[in-house]
Amino acid sequence: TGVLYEDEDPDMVSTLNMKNSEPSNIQTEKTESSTTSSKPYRLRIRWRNVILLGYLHLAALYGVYLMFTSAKLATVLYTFVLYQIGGLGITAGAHRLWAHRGYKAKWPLRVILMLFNTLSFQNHIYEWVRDHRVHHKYSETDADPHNAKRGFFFSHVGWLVCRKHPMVIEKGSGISLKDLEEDKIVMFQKKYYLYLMPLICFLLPTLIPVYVWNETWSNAWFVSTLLRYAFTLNVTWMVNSFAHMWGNKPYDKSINPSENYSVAALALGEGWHNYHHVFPWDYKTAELGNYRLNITTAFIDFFALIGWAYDLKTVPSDVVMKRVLRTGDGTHQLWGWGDKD
Ligand code: ST9
Ligand code: ZN
Ligand code: ZN
Repeated sequence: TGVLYEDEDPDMVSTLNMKNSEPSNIQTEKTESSTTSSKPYRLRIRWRNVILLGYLHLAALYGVYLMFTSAKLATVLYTFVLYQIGGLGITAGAHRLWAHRGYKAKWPLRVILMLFNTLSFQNHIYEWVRDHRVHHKYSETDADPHNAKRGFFFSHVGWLVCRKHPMVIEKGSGISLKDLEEDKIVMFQKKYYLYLMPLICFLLPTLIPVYVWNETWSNAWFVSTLLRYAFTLNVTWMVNSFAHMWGNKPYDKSINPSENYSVAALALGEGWHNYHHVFPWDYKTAELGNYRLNITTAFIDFFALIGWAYDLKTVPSDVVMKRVLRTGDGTHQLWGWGDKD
C-alpha cells in the first residue's frame, strides 16, 4: 500500500506506541493541559555533561584551526564523509526508520544503519527513539525533552546538561517501544553500547587516518573525531532549535516547527520540520523528494531499488493540499513544480 491518509493515524507515537489508549492526532493543544507544570520542577544541572560538552566544543574549535593549517586533504575529506555517514545513521536510521517507521528495512540495511548511528553517538537508538516519540506526541510542552518553548539554548543543547523534567519521564513511560524491543539489531546496540560507541565514534575514526595515510595523532583526534562529532551534534540539534523557531509554516501555522532551508541542507534533509510534524510518517520527512536538500531520501530510495528498503510511506498530494488550504500560513508555493516523485 505504501500510503497513509490523514485520518489513519500517522504518527508512530499513536499507532504502535501507546500503552494507554489516548486518541491519536496528537497536537499540542490536546496534551497541553496535562503536561504543563503539574509537578514541581527545579532545574538541576548535570555538571559532568557541561564539562564533557564544554571540552568537546573547545576541542572542535581547535580542530577547525588544525583543519585549515595542518590537516591533510585526505583527512578533511574523510571528516566530511564521516559526518555524512554518521548523519545517515541518525536521519535514515534512528529517525525515519526506527522512530517513525516511515519505511521498513531488511536486516543488512538495519545493521548498516545501526553502525552508522553508533558513529554519531547520540545515545543508543532505543533511548533516542523514546525521547523523539515523546517530542512528537507532547511537542512543546513540559513533557517534550527539548521543549522549544524553554528557549533556543535549552532546545539546542541545554536539555542535555540538566535533569529531565519529571513530565518527560512520566509521559515517556506511556510510550510503547515494543517494536524496538522486537528488533534484535536495536537491542544488540543497546546491550553493547558502552563498547560499540567508544570504538566506532572515537577509536576507529582516530586510528584510520594515522595508520592509513600517516596523519598526525593530533589532527586525527581533533579534526576527524572531535570536530566531526561536535559538528554532527550541532547540526542535529539545529532541528530542535532553529527549525522550531525560524521558517515558513505552509502546512500548519498553529505550530512552531518550520520549513528551514539551511537546516535541511546541513541535516541531510531534516529541516522540513513543519511538514514533518504534520505528517511524521512520511519517509521523506518532506513533501517533495528533492534530493538536493534531502540526501537521506536518495539514500533510502537507493536501498528501495535493491529491495533492502520497502513499504515506503508517503502522503497523497490531495491530502497535503487540503491540509495546506485548511491550516497553512499561505507560503506554500510548491504546487506546479511537477508531480510528486
Ligand atoms: C544527543 C541526542 O545529542 C540528540 C537528539 C536530537 C534529536 C533531534 C530530533 C530532530 C529530528 C531528526 C533530525 C535528525 C538530523 C540529523 C542530522 C545529522 C547530520 N521516557 O536520562 P536520565 C528514564 S545525545 C521515559 O538519566 P536524567 C530513564 O530510563 C549526545 N523514561 O534522566 C531512567 O530510568 P531508570 C550525547 C525516560 O537523570 C530515568 O528516566 N549524550 C525518558 O534527568 C533517568 O534517565 C549525552 O550528552 C523518556 N523520554 O538525566 C548524554 N527519559 O532510572 C545526554 C529518561 O529506570 N543524557 N527516562 O533507568 C544525559 O546525560 C541524561 O539523559 C540527562 C538527563 C542529563 C540529559
Ligand atoms: Zn520537532
Ligand atoms: Zn520526527
